[in-house]
Amino acid sequence: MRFPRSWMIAITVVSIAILSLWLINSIYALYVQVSWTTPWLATPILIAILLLMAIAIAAIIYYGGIFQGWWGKSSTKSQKLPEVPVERSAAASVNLQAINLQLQQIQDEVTRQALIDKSREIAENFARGQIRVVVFGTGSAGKTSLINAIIGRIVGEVGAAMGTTTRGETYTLELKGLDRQILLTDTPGILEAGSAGTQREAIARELATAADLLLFVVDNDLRSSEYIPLMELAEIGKRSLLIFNKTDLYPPIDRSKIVKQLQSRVQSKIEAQDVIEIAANPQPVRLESGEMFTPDPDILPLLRRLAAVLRAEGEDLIADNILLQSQRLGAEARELIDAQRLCQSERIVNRFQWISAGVVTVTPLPVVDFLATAAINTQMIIEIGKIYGCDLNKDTAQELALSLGKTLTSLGIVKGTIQLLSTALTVNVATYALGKGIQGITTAYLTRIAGRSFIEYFRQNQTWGDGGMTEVVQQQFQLSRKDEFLKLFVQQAIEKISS
Ligand SMILES: Nc1nc2c(ncn2[C@@H]2O[C@H](COP(=O)(O)OP(=O)(O)OP(=O)(O)O)[C@@H](O)[C@H]2O)c(=O)[nH]1
Ligand SMILES: [Mg+2]
Repeated sequence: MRFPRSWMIAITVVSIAILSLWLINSIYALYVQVSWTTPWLATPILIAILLLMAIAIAAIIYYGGIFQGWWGKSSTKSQKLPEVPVERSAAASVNLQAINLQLQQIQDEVTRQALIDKSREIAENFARGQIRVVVFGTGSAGKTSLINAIIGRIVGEVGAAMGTTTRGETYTLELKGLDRQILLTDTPGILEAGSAGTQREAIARELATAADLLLFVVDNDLRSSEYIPLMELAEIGKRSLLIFNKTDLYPPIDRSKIVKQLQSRVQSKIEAQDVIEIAANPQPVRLESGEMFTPDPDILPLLRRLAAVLRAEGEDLIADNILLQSQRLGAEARELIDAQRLCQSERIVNRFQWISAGVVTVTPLPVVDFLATAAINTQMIIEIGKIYGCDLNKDTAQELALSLGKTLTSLGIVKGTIQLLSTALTVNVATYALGKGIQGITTAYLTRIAGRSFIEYFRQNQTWGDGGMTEVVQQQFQLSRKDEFLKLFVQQAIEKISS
C-alpha cells in the first residue's frame, strides 16, 4: 500500500517543527547553564552554535538545490516526456522533407519512384500513428503461439515443424489506456534451411527493421545466430523485449539460470526487466491421477511489460522509428546519388583523357609535359565540379589543375607512367607503330589519374582528406596500375592509335 503524498508532507513538517522546538529549548538550557557557571563564555558559545547552524542550513540548501536539480531533471524528464516526441516528430518530418528533395536528384525513374513510394509510406505510417510491434526470432521458437495467446484466439497455424509461418501477418489490437492502435505482426522464423528459408528470413528482417517495438522470441539461451541479428537491430536503435518462451519445459533452477544468462548476454542493449519469461502454449502434462491437463498460456508478465512500455514510450517509439526509417532512406538515396555522380564524372574523365591525348599527339612535346595539358584539365575539373553541385570559377580550377600536375611530376608518377605504358604497349604494338603516340597515351593515362583524384576531392566535399592531395593521387595511381584496368586502357589506346 502506498502512503498518500499529502500525508507524507504533513508528517515531515510536524517532525521538523518538533525537532526545531527541541533544539531551541536545548540551546536555551545550555545558554542558561553556562551563564550561571562562566558568564563571559555564554555569548560566544551561543554565537558559535548559531553560526554552525547557519552553515548547516546553508549546506542543506546548497546540496538540496543540487539534489533538487537532479530530482528536477528527472521530474522534468517525466513531465516533459510528451514534449520529446513532438520534437522528434518534427525532426522526423523535416528529415523526410529533406529526403524528398534529395530523391528528385535521382535520374533513374524507376528507382526514384520506388524511393518516393517508400518515403510516402513512411509519412503515411507516421500520420496513422499506430504502434507496430513485430514478433521476430528463430523458427519454432513460438512466435505464432505468442500472438495467439495475446489475441486470445487462434489467428495463425501453430506447428512443430520449422517454417510454419511463411509471410508477415498483421493483427490489430487495442490496449486499455492506450489511444493508439497496436499492429502486431507475426514473421517467418529466421535461420531456416534452403533458399525459401533465406527468402523468408529476408522478409522477417525487413519487418523487424520497420518495427516500432520488437519482441524477440527464443526458447533457450541465445545462440550466436540469434545474438547477432538481435544486436544488429539493437545497434540501429531498435527497442526490443527479449522473450524467453516454452519455460514450461524447464525445471525452475534451469529456467532461472537461462534467464540470468540471457540478461547478462544482452545487458549492454536490453535491460534485465525487458527479458521476460513466458509459456505461450504450454504442453499438456499428466496429473498424478493419470489425467492429462493443459495449462493456460502464461503470458501475463509479457502483457504487463508490454502495456507499461507502450504507455510510457509509445510516442517516443513511433517518432524514433520514423526518424530511423527516414535516415535509412536518406542513406540509400545518398548512395544512389553518389553512384550516379561517379558514373557521370567517370564519363567526363574518359572523354577528357582522349582529348588531352589528341592535343599532345598533334603537337608533340620534347618530353611529356603534363602541365601543358592544364587547360584541358581545368575544363575537366569545372565539369566534374558541376556534377557535385560546385560551381568553380576558371581561376580556381586552373590553380587546382596546376598544383595536381606538379604533384604528379614531383611524385615521379609521370616517369613511372611512361615506363609502365612503354612496357605494356610494346608487348602489343611494334615500337615503330607506336612512335610519338606514346606521349599522347601517357598524357591520357595521367589525365585519368588526375580526373579520378578530382572525383575523390569533390566526393569528400572539396577536401583532400587527412593525407592531402599527395595521398589521393598516389592512391589513384596504384589503383590504375591494377591489371584489369591497365589491360582495358591499353586496348583502348591501341584502338585510338590504329584509328
Ligand atoms: N512446450 C511448449 N511448446 C510451445 C510453447 N509455445 C509454442 N510451443 C510449441 O512450439 C512449436 C512451434 O510453435 P509456433 O508458434 O508455430 O512457432 P513459430 O515461432 O511461429 O514457428 P515458425 O512460424 O515456424 O517460425 C509448436 O509445436 C508449439 O506448440 C510453449 O510455451 N511451451
Ligand atoms: Mg509461426
